Amino acid sequence: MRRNAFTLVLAIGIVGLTATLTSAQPTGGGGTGGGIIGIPGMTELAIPDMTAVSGTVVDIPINIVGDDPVFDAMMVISTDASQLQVLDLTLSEGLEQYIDDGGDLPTCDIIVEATGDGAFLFMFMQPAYDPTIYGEEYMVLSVSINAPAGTTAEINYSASTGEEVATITVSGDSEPPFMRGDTNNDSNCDITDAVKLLDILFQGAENNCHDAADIDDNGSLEVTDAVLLLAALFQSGPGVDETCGSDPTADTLPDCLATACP
Ligand SMILES: [Ca+2]
Ligand SMILES: [Ca+2]
Ligand SMILES: [Ca+2]
Repeated sequence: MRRNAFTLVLAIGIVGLTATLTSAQPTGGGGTGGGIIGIPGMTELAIPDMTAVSGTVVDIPINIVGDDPVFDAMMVISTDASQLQVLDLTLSEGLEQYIDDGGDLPTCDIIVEATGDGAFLFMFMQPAYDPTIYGEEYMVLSVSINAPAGTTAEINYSASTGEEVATITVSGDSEPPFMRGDTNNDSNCDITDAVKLLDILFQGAENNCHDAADIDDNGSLEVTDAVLLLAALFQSGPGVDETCGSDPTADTLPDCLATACP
């Protein structure tokens, strides 16, 4: 029940900042649901379902839903740390860029519970964060996949829509299936993947699946891959077909740790 207390403290903290607070019972499913908060009007955030390898540390995106400019965002996250341990919660590359461009976070709370089974973010932005400029990936949740292969782990979270659950399918030694071109792990290929690939190449951005970024499947990540991805997106070039599968060619790239493929 300590997690509920954690959530309650966080809830109390934002009551003064938010006019409307609705309550709901925690969802079922193993008793890991601890969130209680849904705030209508707040920006909707979502954590995608993913496949990840047991025993690894992976970065899971927290995405903005929709293309509307974002003034505020909040999420309460709870997990069973024995299955999926929360290690860190950080700004995305896009949010870092927003700040570099002069964006301000006059209110910004990011808390990671020391016991690894919860995290919280609550932010106001000035001016609004435009996901059409900075991308839908808003925050990055770094987690350790402790659950054994063949099981699933859950991330329970509360966003503006209320209680939600992201399911992490845990695989064993073999790499999870991946979508070549989906460098930001959101189940489709678009311009944000090309931006992400450039961030991987030149900014050292986190990369859960090198094979997804190796557009020409030649076993190395190069500018050529970004060029080919852009060509595939805008000139119907080869290399991107938005299907999930395994790597048809052996290479020395690091194994995929997590993908959005089932
Ligand atoms: Ca994508
Ligand atoms: Ca390549
Ligand atoms: Ca390959």
